[in-house]
Order: sequence, then C-alpha cells, then structure tokens
Amino acid sequence: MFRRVLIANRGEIAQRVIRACRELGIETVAVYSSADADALYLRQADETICIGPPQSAKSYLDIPAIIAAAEVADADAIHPGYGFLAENDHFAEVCRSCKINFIGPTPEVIAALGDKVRARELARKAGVPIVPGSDGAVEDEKKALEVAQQIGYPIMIKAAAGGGGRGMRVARNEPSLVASFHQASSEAKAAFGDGTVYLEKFVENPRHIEVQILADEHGNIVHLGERDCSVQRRHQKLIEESPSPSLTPELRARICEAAVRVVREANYTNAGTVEFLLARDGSFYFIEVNARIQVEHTVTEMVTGLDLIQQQLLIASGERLAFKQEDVRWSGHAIECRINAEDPEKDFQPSPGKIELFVPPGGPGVRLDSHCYSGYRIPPNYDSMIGKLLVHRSTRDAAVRTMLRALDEFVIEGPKTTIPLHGSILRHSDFRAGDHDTGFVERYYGSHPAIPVKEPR
Ligand code: MV4
Repeated sequence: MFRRVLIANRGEIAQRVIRACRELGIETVAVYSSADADALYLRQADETICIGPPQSAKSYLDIPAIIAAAEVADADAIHPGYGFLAENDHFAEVCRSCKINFIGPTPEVIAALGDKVRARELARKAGVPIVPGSDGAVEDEKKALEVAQQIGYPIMIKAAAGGGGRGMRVARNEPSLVASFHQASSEAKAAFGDGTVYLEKFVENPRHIEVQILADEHGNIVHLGERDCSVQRRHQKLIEESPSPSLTPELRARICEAAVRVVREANYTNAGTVEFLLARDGSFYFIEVNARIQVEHTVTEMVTGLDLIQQQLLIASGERLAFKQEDVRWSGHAIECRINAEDPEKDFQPSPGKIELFVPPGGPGVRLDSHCYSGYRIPPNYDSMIGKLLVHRSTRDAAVRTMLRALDEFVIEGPKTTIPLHGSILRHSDFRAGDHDTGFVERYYGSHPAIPVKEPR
C-alpha cells in the first residue's frame, strides 16, 4: 500500500480522501491555493503545500506545480478527486513518467473514454445498446443530413471531446440541423480544440441512470448498482439516489451487466461510472463513462456499506478486489442533496462569502460531507458546493422524510443556499411518486425555482 498520498484537489473531496487514507494508515499531503489558506482540509492533512494563486489554472490545474509538490513531499501516489485534473490523460501520463502512482485509470483508458466517439464504439463492440446515430464522427453537413434522414428527427449533435452535457445541440428539422452542426463543431473547436461531432437520435426527457463499478488490475470487475440522477438543472445534479425508483429488478440487472461489459471492453481499472439514458418505454442506452470518482459516490457507499475511496487506493496499489459480485449486498435507500451556495431565486447565481453560522444536521441515518464551518469564507473562485447531505433509511419514503427533517435542522446563515429548493422538490408529488425525469426541474422550477410553476398535486 502507498505510504504517502498527495491530494490534487480541495474542499469536501480533499477531506474525504484524507479520511480514507487515515483509516488505511496512509499519510496525506494537501495542496492549496492562496484562496484556500483557511480551509478545513488543511488542518486534517499531515502536510500542506501552497501551489499557487486563486485561479485554478495557476493552482489546482497547474501540473508542474502539483508534480513539484509531490516530489518535495515525497508522495508515492496522487489522488485527483473529481473535476480539475481527474480525467486529464496528460496528467496521468506525467505522473507515470515521474513514477508517481495516479489513483485512477491508465492514461490510455482515460483518453479512449474521453473521446465520446471511441467510447460509443467500445460500447457497441461490447454488445451494449447505444443511441441510434452516426457510425463514428460526422465530417460534413451532407453526411449529417444523410444520417438524420436515416434515423429521423429530433437529432442531438454532440462534441466528441465533450461530455457531461457540454457541447450538445438539438435539431428538430433539416435547416436547424445544418445550422446546429456548424455551431456545435465551431463551439467544440473553441472549447476543446477539437471540432469533431457525432449524431444521436434525441431521447426526450430521459431518466439519468448511472452504474458504479470497481475494476482491479487483475481483470476482476464488480458493479455496485445504480444511482438515479434525474433531478438536475442545466447538467448540474441536485439530488441523487439509490436504488432508482424507475427500475424493475430485471431492468436493473440488465443495465448493471451492460455497464460491466463496457468496462471490460475498455480495459478499465479503478472506480468508474457508466452513464445511461432510460426512456419511458424501458429501453436504455449507453451514453458515456466517467473515468473518475464522482461527487455522488457517497450514495453508493450508503447502500453497499463500502468505502469507495479506500477501494480506489487498494486497487491503485495493485491489490485484488477482496469480494466478488455475489458478495455485494445492498440495503435500504439512500438520497443525497447537493447543498450549494447559490440563489435559486436569481437563476442559481453563486452566493459566496462568509458563513456567519453553520449548524449541521445529525441524528439517525444522516451523513454530511462538508468542508464548511461557522466563520468560513466561501471563495468565489471555485464551484459553489457547500456540502453533500445524505440520508440512509430502509425505504425511499422513510429516506425522504429523514431528508426533510435534516434539511429543516440545517442552519446556514450568510450565503443563499439551495436548502429551501431541496425541501420543495422532496415534497413534490411527482418526486414522491418517483415519477420524474431529467425535465422535472425545468418543468416545475423553471423561472422562479423556489416557487413551483405548477403546484405539487
Ligand atoms: C442525450 C439526451 C437525449 N438524447 N443524448 C446530457 C449529459 C450527457 N452526459 C448526455 N446528456 C444527454 N444526452 C441523446 N441522444 C439528453 C441528455 C440530457 C441529460 C442526460 C443525463 C442527465 C441529464 C440530462 C439533461 C438534459 C439532457
């Protein structure tokens, strides 16, 4: 096992990795930008190193600064967390050439899955359903029109270098397809340096189901079930839960087995997530793989009792998975609410600044992963997540009731937060019935999110 791990991240995930390392007897090195000098995770690490000014590009994204910190601190591994350098194949390659273990998949696998056209091809080869669409990249508008003629409208144009909702457009007829094709391609070129796009049939208001997997370096793969992430707004997830209220045991088994097939075809190692769209009629389609630990991994931790960060560390140090698929047991229902310092009444405008009073909820079935405290100043330079509030109860209904109780207990004075919005969503009859899809938030909380457009039935 590693002796010393450097965490190339900040906030709650830095703290989460420190906790996992502590329990495994691994020393930790935290890095920080000058904006994070008073962060809680710095007090919990064994060593801290300032890597630069507030701008991410000059600190948490600065590869030479992070590698230098790892060399100086004599770390034998780097955990990238999520965001920042977590899916940067070049960074993983630099780690390899410096003989530092990157806690994640190999650079080759990160690169292959980062190219959404290649990822789609891997899924197809693995016999996993993909959304009807183009056979690879679409080079020009003539080809785009041809493909659209074949599969029918509406069509989605996606950037090969995109993912997570970035660089996507919908076209409902030929003129709009031609315009959108060129727009999507130039946007992708500007944003990612690669204008390659591909086409898919547009699936209207799907549910978003993702499957957590673990894969060791000896060919062992297990899935840890799914998470339903359909409650999102503009590709920012608000609520995640497991199990999904929209899967039957049969459908669940098929999706989870499909996820394992994708991961095997990709030679994937470490923790990862396979994303699917689930249509109303029960058909599901692979969309992409997230080659990192995700924010919402905690939901799966609650229902499986596993520590996914410890599993990442064990896998990256070359160990075999200590359990088989049939040993994985799921219990009860977990829900996570992402609490952000944002004002839902002002189009989710970030609301950074000093937290005057922070009173965390607690009690049976409640977990809060947060790096915040009374007096903490939320820097304006990074994402606005204050923390992740989770509950674990024996049924979905009990979990919802415990979450409502915990949200009521949670006091954050100072910044505006998404706490009241979560309360409103959890009381909504469609959410209560599990009858919600990725269009739910826009539909009911479109203009003035705290006031439902249509009152819950
Ligand atoms: C789609 C889609 C409909 N049809 N692809 C958005 C995030 C990215 N991972 C894929 N996304 C979508 N791809 C086709 N062919 C709808 C979405 C989508 C979505 C997917 C998952 C979760 C939330 C979403 C919100 C809007 C659109």
